[in-house]
Amino acid sequence: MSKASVEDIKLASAGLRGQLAEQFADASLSHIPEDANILLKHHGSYQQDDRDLRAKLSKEGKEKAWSFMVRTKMPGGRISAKQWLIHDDLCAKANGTMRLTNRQGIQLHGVLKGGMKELISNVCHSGLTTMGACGDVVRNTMGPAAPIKDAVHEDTQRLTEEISQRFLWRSSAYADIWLDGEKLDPEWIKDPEVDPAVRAATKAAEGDDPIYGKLYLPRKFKIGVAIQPCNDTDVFSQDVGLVPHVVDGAVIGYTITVGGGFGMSHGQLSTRPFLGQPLLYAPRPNVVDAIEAIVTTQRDHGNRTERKNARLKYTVQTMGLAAFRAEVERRLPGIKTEDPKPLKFDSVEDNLGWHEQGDGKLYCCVYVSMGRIADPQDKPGYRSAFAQIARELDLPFIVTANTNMIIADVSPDKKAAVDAILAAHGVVHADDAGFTRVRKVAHACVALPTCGLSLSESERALPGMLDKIDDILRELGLENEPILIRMTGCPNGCGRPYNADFGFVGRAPNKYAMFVGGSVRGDRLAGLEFKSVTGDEIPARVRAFLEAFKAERQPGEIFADWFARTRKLGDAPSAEQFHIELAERAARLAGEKVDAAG
Ligand code: SRM
Ligand code: SF4
Repeated sequence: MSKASVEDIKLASAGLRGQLAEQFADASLSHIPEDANILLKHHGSYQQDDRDLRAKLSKEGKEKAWSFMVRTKMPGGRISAKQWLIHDDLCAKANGTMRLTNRQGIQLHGVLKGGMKELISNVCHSGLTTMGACGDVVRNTMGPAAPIKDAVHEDTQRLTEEISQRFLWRSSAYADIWLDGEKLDPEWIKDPEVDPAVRAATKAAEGDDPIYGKLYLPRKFKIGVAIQPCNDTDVFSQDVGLVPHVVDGAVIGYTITVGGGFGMSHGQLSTRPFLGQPLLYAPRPNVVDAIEAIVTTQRDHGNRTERKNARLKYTVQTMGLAAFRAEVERRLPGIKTEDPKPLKFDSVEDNLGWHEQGDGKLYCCVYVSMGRIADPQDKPGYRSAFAQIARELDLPFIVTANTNMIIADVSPDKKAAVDAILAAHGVVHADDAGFTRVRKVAHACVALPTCGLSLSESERALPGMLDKIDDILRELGLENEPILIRMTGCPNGCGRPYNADFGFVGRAPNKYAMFVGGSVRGDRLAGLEFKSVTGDEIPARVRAFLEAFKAERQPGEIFADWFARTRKLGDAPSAEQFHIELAERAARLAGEKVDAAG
């Protein structure tokens, strides 16, 4: 499909309606055409096929094993016990698992075409929505996961919800296709649990979208909020990052970063990851308006002819940060912005285990391996454990950006019951399990068998590699060191590998590009160390770095700081660093020095 045609498809879609209603009603076909899939993304779903079966089915002359992935949006990862149980029930009608996503949402995989309408309508009736979970719009807004009951955490969560509401696309198409046109305050919408964003969706009028117009955005758009010093939402990877400025315990405004984003193509110099850059500071009452000015600047100035260069990060690069800021401020008449405040983070990690919320209640952050909620025979039975907690204790959950799960609002008298349910299903707290610190934060994207873009394994491969890396860490006495390892099955970067200490990026089956030198703080990009390593080689490659770190580190120095101090080529990545491996960069550098001397 030519890139421009995505724009044509959106333009001709009558508010993202297309023929989706008819196509999903047609029981004679197991799948929908590709142009319909483009529109479907905006409704929070992708058409996929089972990649494990693809070759076999093709050999047998059969059609692909089609199904759909459905993504639920949850601002700040919040989901009630009732909503969780509805998703648990729905996943039984899909492939029996749920995937916590690293944008704090939930994905169901393997939904058959005939079951889509009922499933999406059930998600909506739970009070959440799939609307805008994918597509060229503002996606799920991320926020600090910890449910601390103070003014700052409450404000950041409120802000994620305000953003979700403001940037929900407006058209009655969603309600017409999935909800039989339910628009005007049906009974369920009066439920206090219903997300205000869903209310807006069902009431939306047909016509030009007030923010997105007829063409929507040139590309996906991602927003995340983080409270210093905890960078759990990886704020510099976002198109727009928001960091509260706190005076006397109250939030008085937010520093806004722009232009983060990780997607790229191997070897294509015109594509690369960027970290967000501080743009401006806006007083609290004007923050959502300031974001809207950024979104509309991207809408009007983003590249609409080449989707590979259409993200905000390229718009900011093309316009230059100062010109971009001037344009944003031009769209904010009467609002006084300031220069951004200094930002400093210490880690992207979650605070696993039990903690106080500050209101007499507790929360427990449970490690979930790669975010996959299932009941495998050999345990841990995450799915039955969380369902039992929801059913019997009625406790809300929060999905973290590291795809772990927080059980929130636990009164002290329920703590033992939570522990007992987790233990009964073989779910151990990370602290009790003796996990290495690397294991607690390592993440892999979904990849095979569902992702149509994956070039290699990721979710299914990383845990086994981590077993070997754990042994090395223990052997070297580094099991409590903060080191971030992330993996993806292709260069799109869903697992956010490019700011990790070690990032492995799929190139081909069992082959990965190895990036080294990001930071557990999420504030530095890595560089390409080796163009291609096999999965089997990965533990030994990591070992070489760990041994050098152990030998050379200064007292108290973490891996990221050792790397920055000792590896000159690892610091301050240039555009080429993402496509040229270290040995060649070093040779070039040496050549430059010789030339300079000569
Ligand atoms: Fe992603 C596309 C999964 C977070 C960058 N991503 C996909 C698709 C939908 C594949 C496709 O287009 O056919 C994947 C579905 C796989 C499956 O079978 O479930 C997919 N992305 C995911 C998730 C589930 C990975 C995870 O480990 O949790 C995350 C869902 C988050 C959510 O709830 O919304 C997910 N994707 C990310 C992130 C990280 C983030 O947002 O914090 C990134 C990098 C940050 C960024 O956007 O720059 C990311 N996904 C991409 C890209 C590359 C975008 C680009 O600018 O080039 C694609 C491909 C595309 O858009 O063309 C992609
Ligand atoms: Fe799929 Fe690539 Fe994203 Fe992994 S990084 S989920 S392989 S698109």
